[in-house]
Amino acid sequence: MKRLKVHPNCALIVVDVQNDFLPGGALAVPEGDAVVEPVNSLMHCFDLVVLTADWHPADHESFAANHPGKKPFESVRLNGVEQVLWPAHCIAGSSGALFSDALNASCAALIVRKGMRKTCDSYSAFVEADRKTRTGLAGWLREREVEEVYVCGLALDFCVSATAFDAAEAGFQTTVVLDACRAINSDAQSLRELADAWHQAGIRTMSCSEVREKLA
Ligand code: VGL
Ligand code: ZN
Repeated sequence: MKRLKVHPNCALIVVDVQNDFLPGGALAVPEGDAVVEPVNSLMHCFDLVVLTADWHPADHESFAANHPGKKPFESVRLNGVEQVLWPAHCIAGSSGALFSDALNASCAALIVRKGMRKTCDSYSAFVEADRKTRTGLAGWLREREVEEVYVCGLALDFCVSATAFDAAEAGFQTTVVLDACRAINSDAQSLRELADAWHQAGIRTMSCSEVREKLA
Protein backbone atom coordinates (compact mmCIF):
# COMPACT_ATOMS: atom_id res chain seq x y z
CA MET A 1 0.00 0.00 0.00
CA LYS A 2 1.25 3.47 -0.86
CA ARG A 3 2.39 5.21 2.27
CA LEU A 4 1.15 8.80 2.31
CA LYS A 5 3.30 11.50 3.79
CA VAL A 6 1.86 12.53 7.08
CA HIS A 7 1.94 16.10 8.33
CA PRO A 8 3.03 16.40 11.92
CA ASN A 9 1.52 19.79 12.63
CA CYS A 10 -1.95 18.93 11.37
CA ALA A 11 -4.81 17.19 13.15
CA LEU A 12 -8.12 15.90 11.83
CA ILE A 13 -11.08 16.51 14.15
CA VAL A 14 -13.98 14.17 13.37
CA VAL A 15 -17.13 15.51 14.98
CA ASP A 16 -19.93 13.31 16.31
CA VAL A 17 -20.14 10.49 13.73
CA GLN A 18 -22.48 8.66 16.10
CA ASN A 19 -25.45 6.41 15.40
CA ASP A 20 -28.03 8.92 16.65
CA PHE A 21 -26.96 11.39 13.95
CA LEU A 22 -27.17 8.79 11.18
CA PRO A 23 -30.31 7.71 9.29
CA GLY A 24 -32.62 5.88 11.74
CA GLY A 25 -31.04 7.64 14.73
CA ALA A 26 -32.79 9.84 17.28
CA LEU A 27 -31.54 13.08 15.71
CA ALA A 28 -30.76 11.91 12.21
CA VAL A 29 -28.89 14.34 10.00
CA PRO A 30 -30.04 14.02 6.37
CA GLU A 31 -27.47 11.84 4.54
CA GLY A 32 -25.42 11.68 7.73
CA ASP A 33 -24.08 8.26 6.73
CA ALA A 34 -22.56 9.79 3.60
CA VAL A 35 -19.72 11.31 5.68
CA VAL A 36 -18.29 7.98 6.83
CA GLU A 37 -16.44 7.00 3.65
CA PRO A 38 -14.87 10.47 3.06
CA VAL A 39 -13.92 10.75 6.75
CA ASN A 40 -12.26 7.31 6.70
CA SER A 41 -10.32 8.25 3.58
CA LEU A 42 -9.14 11.56 5.12
CA MET A 43 -7.77 9.82 8.20
CA HIS A 44 -4.83 8.40 6.21
CA CYS A 45 -3.51 11.92 5.57
CA PHE A 46 -3.20 12.71 9.27
CA ASP A 47 -0.77 11.76 11.93
CA LEU A 48 -3.24 12.81 14.59
CA VAL A 49 -6.94 12.07 14.56
CA VAL A 50 -9.32 13.29 17.28
CA LEU A 51 -12.87 12.00 17.49
CA THR A 52 -15.58 13.85 19.37
CA ALA A 53 -18.70 12.30 20.86
CA ASP A 54 -21.86 14.04 22.02
CA TRP A 55 -22.40 12.32 25.38
CA HIS A 56 -25.40 13.43 27.41
CA PRO A 57 -26.98 12.25 30.67
CA ALA A 58 -30.64 11.17 30.21
CA ASP A 59 -31.82 14.25 32.13
CA HIS A 60 -29.85 16.66 29.97
CA GLU A 61 -31.49 20.07 29.66
CA SER A 62 -30.98 20.23 25.89
CA PHE A 63 -33.68 17.54 25.55
CA ALA A 64 -37.23 18.80 24.90
CA ALA A 65 -38.58 15.92 27.01
CA ASN A 66 -36.94 17.47 30.07
CA HIS A 67 -38.95 20.71 29.62
CA PRO A 68 -42.67 19.98 30.23
CA GLY A 69 -44.81 21.48 27.45
CA LYS A 70 -41.89 22.03 25.06
CA LYS A 71 -41.37 20.29 21.74
CA PRO A 72 -38.18 19.43 19.89
CA PHE A 73 -36.74 22.31 17.85
CA GLU A 74 -38.36 24.99 20.07
CA SER A 75 -35.91 26.98 22.14
CA VAL A 76 -35.58 28.08 25.75
CA ARG A 77 -33.08 30.16 27.68
CA LEU A 78 -30.72 28.03 29.72
CA ASN A 79 -28.59 30.01 32.18
CA GLY A 80 -28.97 33.09 30.01
CA VAL A 81 -28.02 31.25 26.81
CA GLU A 82 -30.44 30.49 23.97
CA GLN A 83 -30.78 26.71 23.74
CA VAL A 84 -32.49 24.75 20.96
CA LEU A 85 -34.36 21.76 22.39
CA TRP A 86 -33.63 18.45 20.73
CA PRO A 87 -35.11 14.99 20.77
CA ALA A 88 -33.20 12.94 23.35
CA HIS A 89 -29.99 11.77 21.65
CA CYS A 90 -26.51 10.42 22.37
CA ILE A 91 -27.32 9.30 25.89
CA ALA A 92 -24.07 8.25 27.55
CA GLY A 93 -23.48 4.53 27.07
CA SER A 94 -26.48 3.96 24.77
CA SER A 95 -26.17 2.40 21.32
CA GLY A 96 -27.17 5.74 19.76
CA ALA A 97 -24.08 7.31 21.29
CA LEU A 98 -21.72 4.76 19.73
CA PHE A 99 -19.64 5.72 16.73
CA SER A 100 -20.89 4.35 13.44
CA ASP A 101 -19.67 0.77 13.03
CA ALA A 102 -18.32 1.79 9.63
CA LEU A 103 -16.15 4.59 11.05
CA ASN A 104 -12.47 3.75 11.37
CA ALA A 105 -12.47 4.83 15.00
CA SER A 106 -9.47 2.71 15.95
CA CYS A 107 -7.00 5.26 14.57
CA ALA A 108 -8.03 8.02 16.96
CA ALA A 109 -5.43 9.28 19.43
CA LEU A 110 -8.07 11.07 21.50
CA ILE A 111 -11.82 10.91 22.01
CA VAL A 112 -13.38 14.07 23.43
CA ARG A 113 -16.79 13.64 25.04
CA LYS A 114 -18.92 16.73 25.37
CA GLY A 115 -22.28 17.85 26.71
CA MET A 116 -21.84 15.66 29.78
CA ARG A 117 -23.12 18.20 32.30
CA LYS A 118 -26.91 18.19 32.79
CA THR A 119 -27.26 21.97 32.73
CA CYS A 120 -24.94 22.87 29.87
CA ASP A 121 -24.81 21.86 26.22
CA SER A 122 -21.66 21.83 24.12
CA TYR A 123 -21.78 21.94 20.35
CA SER A 124 -18.10 22.85 20.32
CA ALA A 125 -15.41 20.32 21.17
CA PHE A 126 -13.37 23.15 22.72
CA VAL A 127 -15.67 25.26 24.93
CA GLU A 128 -19.11 24.48 26.39
CA ALA A 129 -22.20 26.62 25.78
CA ASP A 130 -21.55 28.63 28.95
CA ARG A 131 -18.50 29.85 26.97
CA LYS A 132 -16.36 29.31 30.07
CA THR A 133 -15.88 25.58 30.61
CA ARG A 134 -13.05 24.32 28.42
CA THR A 135 -12.72 20.69 27.39
CA GLY A 136 -8.92 20.73 27.32
CA LEU A 137 -8.74 20.00 23.59
CA ALA A 138 -6.86 23.22 22.73
CA GLY A 139 -4.20 22.42 25.33
CA TRP A 140 -3.93 18.82 24.16
CA LEU A 141 -3.42 19.91 20.56
CA ARG A 142 -0.83 22.51 21.58
CA GLU A 143 1.10 19.94 23.60
CA ARG A 144 1.17 17.80 20.47
CA GLU A 145 2.51 20.84 18.57
CA VAL A 146 -0.49 21.02 16.28
CA GLU A 147 -0.85 24.28 14.38
CA GLU A 148 -3.48 23.36 11.84
CA VAL A 149 -6.79 21.54 12.22
CA TYR A 150 -9.22 20.12 9.67
CA VAL A 151 -12.78 19.66 10.90
CA CYS A 152 -15.38 17.26 9.46
CA GLY A 153 -18.39 15.20 10.55
CA LEU A 154 -21.87 15.99 11.89
CA ALA A 155 -23.69 18.24 12.01
CA LEU A 156 -22.10 20.88 9.81
CA ASP A 157 -24.36 23.71 11.05
CA PHE A 158 -24.08 22.87 14.77
CA CYS A 159 -21.18 20.91 16.21
CA VAL A 160 -18.81 21.07 13.22
CA SER A 161 -19.28 24.83 12.83
CA ALA A 162 -19.00 25.57 16.57
CA THR A 163 -15.86 23.44 16.77
CA ALA A 164 -14.32 25.25 13.79
CA PHE A 165 -15.03 28.70 15.27
CA ASP A 166 -13.46 27.77 18.58
CA ALA A 167 -10.45 26.16 16.88
CA ALA A 168 -9.83 29.40 14.99
CA GLU A 169 -10.33 31.43 18.15
CA ALA A 170 -7.79 29.24 19.94
CA GLY A 171 -5.27 30.18 17.25
CA PHE A 172 -5.28 27.08 15.03
CA GLN A 173 -5.29 27.51 11.26
CA THR A 174 -8.72 25.97 10.64
CA THR A 175 -10.31 24.30 7.61
CA VAL A 176 -13.80 22.82 7.30
CA VAL A 177 -13.78 19.84 4.93
CA LEU A 178 -17.16 20.42 3.36
CA ASP A 179 -17.86 17.17 1.54
CA ALA A 180 -17.02 15.22 4.70
CA CYS A 181 -19.87 16.99 6.55
CA ARG A 182 -23.66 17.05 6.39
CA ALA A 183 -25.98 19.69 7.86
CA ILE A 184 -29.28 19.57 9.73
CA ASN A 185 -30.45 22.67 7.76
CA SER A 186 -28.88 22.31 4.36
CA ASP A 187 -30.75 24.94 2.33
CA ALA A 188 -28.47 27.04 0.14
CA GLN A 189 -29.13 30.29 2.03
CA SER A 190 -28.19 28.85 5.46
CA LEU A 191 -25.06 27.27 4.05
CA ARG A 192 -24.02 30.53 2.36
CA GLU A 193 -24.46 32.45 5.63
CA LEU A 194 -22.42 29.86 7.49
CA ALA A 195 -19.61 29.98 4.93
CA ASP A 196 -19.56 33.81 5.11
CA ALA A 197 -19.25 33.69 8.91
CA TRP A 198 -16.41 31.14 8.71
CA HIS A 199 -14.50 33.20 6.19
CA GLN A 200 -14.92 36.31 8.39
CA ALA A 201 -13.34 34.31 11.19
CA GLY A 202 -10.42 33.25 8.96
CA ILE A 203 -11.70 29.68 8.58
CA ARG A 204 -11.06 28.06 5.19
CA THR A 205 -13.22 25.53 3.40
CA MET A 206 -11.89 22.70 1.25
CA SER A 207 -13.05 19.47 -0.32
CA CYS A 208 -11.57 16.08 0.62
CA SER A 209 -9.66 15.93 -2.63
CA GLU A 210 -8.18 19.40 -2.03
CA VAL A 211 -7.07 18.30 1.45
CA ARG A 212 -5.53 15.12 0.05
CA GLU A 213 -3.68 17.09 -2.63
CA LYS A 214 -2.41 19.63 -0.12
CA LEU A 215 -1.22 17.06 2.40
CA ALA A 216 0.01 14.38 0.00
C1 VGL B 1 -25.44 18.19 17.65
C2 VGL B 1 -27.50 19.05 18.09
C3 VGL B 1 -27.44 18.60 19.39
C4 VGL B 1 -24.33 17.96 16.65
C5 VGL B 1 -25.34 17.72 18.94
O1 VGL B 1 -23.54 17.01 16.80
O2 VGL B 1 -24.26 18.75 15.68
N1 VGL B 1 -26.50 18.85 17.23
N2 VGL B 1 -26.36 17.94 19.81
ZN1 ZN C 1 -26.34 16.98 21.74
